[in-house]
Amino acid sequence: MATLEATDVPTAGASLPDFTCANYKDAYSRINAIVIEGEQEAHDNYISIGTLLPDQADELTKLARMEMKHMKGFTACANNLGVTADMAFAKEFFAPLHGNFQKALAEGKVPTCLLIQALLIEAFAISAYHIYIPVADPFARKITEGVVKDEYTHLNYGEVWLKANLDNCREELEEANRENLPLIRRMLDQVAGDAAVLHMDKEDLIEDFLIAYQEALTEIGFSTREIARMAAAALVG
Ligand code: PL3
Ligand code: FE2
Ligand code: FE2
Repeated sequence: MATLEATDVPTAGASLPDFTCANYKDAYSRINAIVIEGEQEAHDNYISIGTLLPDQADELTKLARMEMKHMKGFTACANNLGVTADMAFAKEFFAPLHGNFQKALAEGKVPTCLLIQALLIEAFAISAYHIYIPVADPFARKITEGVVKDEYTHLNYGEVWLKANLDNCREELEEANRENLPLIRRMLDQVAGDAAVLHMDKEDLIEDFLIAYQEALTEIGFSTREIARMAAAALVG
């Protein structure tokens, strides 16, 4: 008689990786470094945006402080697993986006700076942390759950400012999107192999990123057609 054994029933959700194996630690040394570098750069970026928006400097300093806390949290995650973050790799990983942010900053382009930091980088972080949480070790899971809530606050900050100023910056935002969304796409491609070792799926990352980014653009006031055109930049770039 054919029976369905309990062991044949697939368990819901992704399986947990072996956090102690060399393969996992090797991938973690790069992914963790990317996250630490990303949090550090986010801190610096919010402080920099505050120099362009002096009346917002206090608020932006608060956001920057949260990023510092995130960085410390993820540093603890690596220590907990006995992993040394590969910071040189992470610096290179962020270099193109970092360069574009610095250029916009030097030109005083607030909308571009906010699109890069508060929309693209935060949406990237939100998607990565969402997908990581179910497959993280218990220590890192707790830390990441706390962090992801803050990242929504940061995304929201960008949404509110850009929504209030959309009439004056629509074209600048479309151009900033065209120049920077392909970089995010490339970063996702670069991280996919290591993410897979952590049991994080690339398609899930892309899907989650696009949801967060698209929701932000809708909130800011872009139409469905404009958003479709902006998303297409990732296919072309
Ligand atoms: C802004 O607040 C933070 C910016 C961080 C960028 C995150 C990039 C994420 C890459 C994929 C990492 C998976 C999560 C693993 C956590 C140790
Ligand atoms: Fe953060
Ligand atoms: Fe953030």
